[in-house]
Order: sequence, then structure tokens, then C-alpha cells
Amino acid sequence: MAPMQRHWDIFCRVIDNFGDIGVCWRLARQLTSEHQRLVRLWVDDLNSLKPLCPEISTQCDQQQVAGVEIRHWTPSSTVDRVADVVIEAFACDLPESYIQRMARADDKPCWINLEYLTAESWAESCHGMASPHPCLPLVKHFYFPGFTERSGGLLRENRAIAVEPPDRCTFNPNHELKISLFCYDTAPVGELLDTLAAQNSPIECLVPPGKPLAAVERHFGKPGPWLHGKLRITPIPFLPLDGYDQLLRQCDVNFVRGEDSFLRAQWAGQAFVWQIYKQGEDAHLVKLDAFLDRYTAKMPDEALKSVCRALFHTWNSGLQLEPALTDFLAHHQQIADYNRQWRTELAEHPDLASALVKFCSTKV
Ligand code: TRH
Repeated sequence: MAPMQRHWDIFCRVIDNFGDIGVCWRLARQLTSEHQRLVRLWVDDLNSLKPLCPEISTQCDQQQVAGVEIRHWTPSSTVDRVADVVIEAFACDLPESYIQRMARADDKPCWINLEYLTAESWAESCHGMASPHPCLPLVKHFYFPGFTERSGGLLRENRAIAVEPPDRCTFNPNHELKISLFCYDTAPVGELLDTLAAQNSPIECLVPPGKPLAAVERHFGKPGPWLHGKLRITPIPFLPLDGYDQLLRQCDVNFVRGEDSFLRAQWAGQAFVWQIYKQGEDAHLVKLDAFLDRYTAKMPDEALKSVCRALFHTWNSGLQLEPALTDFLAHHQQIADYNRQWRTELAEHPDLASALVKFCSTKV
């Protein structure tokens, strides 16, 4: 039987925003709480972790939070030991000294490059591929999260689907539609707000700080909160990770972005709209369509598919948002019903942390 692989090191370099650290922090916490691993999370930017996890001190190079040992990763960080499993998140390049230590270890660690999530089918063919080091006795494996059993799974803590979104049968006809808005500054936010304001029913739009709030402020030219027709727009604080997950469950429609909030919106089981992270040569548009193909495949009718596709496309292109959004709002309850079925189907596959633990145990 394979040894337990108790010690895990996760290395995270923050490129921008919060997704890189959001994914790594979730994984570190889950490996600790659900798999009893001893995890060190090496992160080069504690300031990016702080909003998600306010308990940390940005002044402290080594601290324990939620059972995870958080290390500030700097060029001068010294490494006292190598772990049994080493996760290099998003090809962040491990320190050379660490790689040398891995190569000298009697029991070579399992070295994983954790890739970004994509629904594209090539990722399934590359999942698990081995890449021998050109000159050291080490092998790195590529680990691709994904939506099917042929991939590395999706990050999903036990509690992610243990809590149901509020039961919509209890909604009354005067229900004020609640929307959360997490997006990049390239999103057509002005058109979104004008279209929401033109709806017949009352709507509240909750806006976290950073790019979403800046876009709203640009549109109105003054600080909020704002009242625009029947639309109330309320700035909210950046919530700790679990609080944000809860907010997504409580909103009827969630605008999400990047990777981690995009996935959380799917566990929340409410209607959602995704602004994908832009890549060179419009590679993100292929990724967007790959997701839409999988996600809409089992929708009950073609009309609903078109409604979702249209809004995802216009939200990302910035063109012709108004008709697509109006249609989407008219169908949001049907979309939420479908999303509950979608999340149940996704949850039938092993989650990423469990699949990763299993995968690593076979690579010793
Ligand atoms: O912030 P993002 O755009 O992050 C990323 C990075 O930019 C990364 O470089 C890129 O490659 C990747 O996207 C695709 O979006 P994301 O992934 O949704 O990360 C946001 C995190 O912030 C997520 O973990 C949820 C968390 N969050 C909170 O904890 N509280 C909040 O109030 C909000 C709005 C978000």
C-alpha cells in the first residue's frame, strides 16, 4: 500500500486579482480539514490572501490558520524540508533550491503542476501527463481540474453542496430580485445597470469593492449607494471566502468572473453569468464556448440554451447587452432550476482534493 503522504507543500504566486490565491487557499484548507494532511501554503503576496481570510497577519512570515501553515514565500525564503507532495500552482516555478532538495530526497516527492480550470476537451487528454525533469531524477505531473471523470475534478468542499440555496417556492410575487456583481472593468456595467433599472420589478444589486465598484462609480460619476429607477445599487464590503459563498447562495443572479467565483456560483445553484478572464488571441472565447457547450447540453429546451449563451456572450463582448439580459431575467427561475440539476450532476464526480489525494498516492 502507498504511504500516507502526510506533508503537502502548495506554492502560489499571485499573478493578479484573487483567483490564484482563492483556489490555493481553498485547496489547502480542504486537504487539512477533510484529508488530515499537514499543509504548508507558500504564497508570495499575503496582501491578496488577507481579504479572503482576514484572520491572517500580513506581517507574519509563518502562521497557522484553519490548520494550514501559511508561509510568506520570498526570494530569501529558506526551506527546511521537502514535502511528500508538492503542488506548483499554475506553473508558478518552484524555487531552484527547493527543486534541488527534491532531487536529493531518498523518497522523491510527488510533484504536481496544478493547472487552470477549463472545459476544453484537450485538457482531459493532458490530465495526468508526466514530464520528466531534463536533468534531475524528478517527474512532474500535469493535473487539470475539469467537469468530467476524465479530468482532475472540481474544487468542492463537503459543505459546498451540503447547504441548499433558499427554496424558491417561498418567494412572493413582490420578491425583490437580488443580484451580486463581481466582474472586470471591461464588462458593460453601465448598460447592465440601465437595463436593470428599466425592469418592472424592484431589484437590488450588491457590488463588492475593486473593479466592480469602480465601474459602477464611473457610470454614475459619484459615490454610492444609488437608486436608479426601481434598482437599488448597494456597495458591500469584500467578504471573507465563506461569507462570499453564502452571498452567492442568497442572490437570485450572480455575475462572477475568473475561475473560483465562477465555480462557486455553480455550487450555489442560482442563476449565474460568467465574465471569463481575458487571454491573448481571444483564447478565452474558445474556453467560454467549451464551457457553454457542456453546461447547456442538458437544458430542457433550445430557447433556454440560447438565452444563456446570448447573455454569456454579450456580457463578455460588451455588445447588445440589453435584449440578452432582459430575456435572461425573464427566465432566471428556470435557469436556477436547471442549475440545481447541473450542480447535482457535477457533484457525482469525485472532487478535486479527493481525486488529487488518490492520484498522488499512485505516483510514488
Ligand atoms: O479575482 P479573479 O479575477 O481571479 C483570477 C486571477 O485574476 C487569475 O490570475 C486568473 O488566472 C483567474 O482569475 C482565472 O476571479 P476569481 O477566480 O473568481 O477569484 C476571486 C476570489 O475572490 C474567489 O476565491 C472568491 C473571492 N472573493 C471573496 O472571498 N470575497 C468577495 O467578496 C469576493 C467578491 C470574492
